[in-house]
Amino acid sequence: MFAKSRTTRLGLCAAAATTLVMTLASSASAANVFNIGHGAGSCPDNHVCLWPEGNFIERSFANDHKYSSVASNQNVGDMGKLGRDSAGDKGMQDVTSSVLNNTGSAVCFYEHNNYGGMEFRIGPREHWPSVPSWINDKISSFKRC
Ligand SMILES: [Ca+2]
Repeated sequence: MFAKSRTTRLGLCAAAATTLVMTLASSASAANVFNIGHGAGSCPDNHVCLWPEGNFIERSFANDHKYSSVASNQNVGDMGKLGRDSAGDKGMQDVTSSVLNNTGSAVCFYEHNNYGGMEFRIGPREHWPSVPSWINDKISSFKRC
């Protein structure tokens, strides 16, 4: 009797753990999208998108240490470490020139990692084909604010 009830409880625990792992995996895979393409229309819904050139244009970096564009549906505290490849950390630090907020929240962009330094705030659904010159090529982190 005791053994049977214990097995049932373990089975329920395993099922709950499987559900949790699947939930985490699907939210993680949707969090960041890289090299989304040119143009405002390439920004997925509910994401914040950043491009290294004005007018929502991608750029290919010669050393391939940076992404050509980035879309994210989460806060990003260090744009220099969005991913890794064989060459090391890969991100899109200090190059952003155009941004698009495809979310219903305001978004703040920052000069430094972890939301420090100068702050540039844009409203829900705003498109900025060129960010102000004082933050151009300086964005290192961003969050909903
Ligand atoms: Ca730039």
